[in-house]
Amino acid sequence: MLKRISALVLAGLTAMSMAACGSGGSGGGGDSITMGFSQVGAESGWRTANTKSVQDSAKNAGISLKFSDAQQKQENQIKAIRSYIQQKVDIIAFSPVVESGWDTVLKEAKDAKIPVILTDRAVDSKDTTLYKTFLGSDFIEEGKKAGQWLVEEYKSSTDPVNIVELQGTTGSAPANDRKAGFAEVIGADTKFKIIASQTGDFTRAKGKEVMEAFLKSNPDIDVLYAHNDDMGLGAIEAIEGAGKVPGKDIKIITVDAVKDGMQALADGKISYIVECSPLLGPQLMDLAKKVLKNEQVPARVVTEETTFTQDQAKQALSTRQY
Ligand code: GYE
Repeated sequence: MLKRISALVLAGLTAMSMAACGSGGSGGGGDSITMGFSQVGAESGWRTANTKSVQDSAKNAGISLKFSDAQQKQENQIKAIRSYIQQKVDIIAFSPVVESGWDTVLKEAKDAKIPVILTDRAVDSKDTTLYKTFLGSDFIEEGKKAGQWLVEEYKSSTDPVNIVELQGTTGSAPANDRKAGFAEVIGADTKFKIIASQTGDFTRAKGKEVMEAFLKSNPDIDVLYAHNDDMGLGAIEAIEGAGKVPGKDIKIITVDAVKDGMQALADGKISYIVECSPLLGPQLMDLAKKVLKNEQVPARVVTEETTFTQDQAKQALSTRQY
């Protein structure tokens, strides 16, 4: 009898301590987790969709989200991360605006025993123990896909192909890698010439402005490669403003495949889009829960992506989520 009672008490105590553990502040149970998320900004359609994905999936996962928008400034992101450390959040996730300069603040998070997950963009820190995992696209691969389309498109031509490039935010992983992947593929054939390359900061307004300048100083542009749809859409306005026909006089390749980009592709103004998915929220929340339960997570989680031609865009448009 006594044995049975003590066994019951023991079972009861175990259940109580498990429940306490689940509702404690240090993670484990979904509803107890607080995540601090530092977003890059609101520079593009991609970013807006990404923010919505993170916010919606935090809600669905029962994770309480502290969200801040850094307006494309690294100093704001560092401030946000420091404030999350001070507030003792359970986990920090962020999309680093540029690749360099994170070691100090990441070390502060590590010292405070707050795990960090990188989402969307990478950092160049040598010490990979400063973060638990990196979830996002393979931007080099995206650049290569853009280059491969171009090589195929001009395979029967021997004339020089004059390319202008609108780069993303200077120093950001997607700008660095999309440039490198593209250059590697087209570099195999000397007829491809990048005659101008400048940042448009991933925004429509800057894309338009820089394209206007490109058009003024280069009368003979065959192709525009823009590191995202928004800059491509801004450039379309510049091209039309200069009396040229986008998609015909100047072929345009972009990256992202947000709705407005896909519409321009279906309309024949853009020639080809390499997809980059912003819907990282659900995977991010899963990874956060695993990290806080001390489960093993892969060091790198790569998003699956495709590419779109004009015909494929026409078909995909109606079901596009973002
Ligand atoms: O392609 C661009 C956004 O980091 C993948 O940032 C992201 C990029 C995306 O501003 O539109």
